[in-house]
Amino acid sequence: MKELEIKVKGMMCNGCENRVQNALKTIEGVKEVVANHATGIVKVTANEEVSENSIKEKIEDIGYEIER
Ligand SMILES: [Cu+2]
Repeated sequence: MKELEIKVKGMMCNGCENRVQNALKTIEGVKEVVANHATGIVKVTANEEVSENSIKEKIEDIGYEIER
C-alpha cells in the first residue's frame, strides 16, 4: 500500500470532491480517496502497482487540472 497526495486545481465544492473521489475509485487497486476542495489536495491510498500517472490522468479526464 502507498499513499499519494496530489494537488488539484479546479475543485470548487463538495460535488467536485465527490466526482474526483468516485472517478478515482474506479481505478483497479485504489482503496481510498479523500478530496478536499478547500486545499485542493487529493489523498489516495492504493496498491503498489497503481501508478501516480494513471491517477493524474483520470483527474484530468474528468476536467480538473493537476498542479505541477
Ligand atoms: Cu464543484
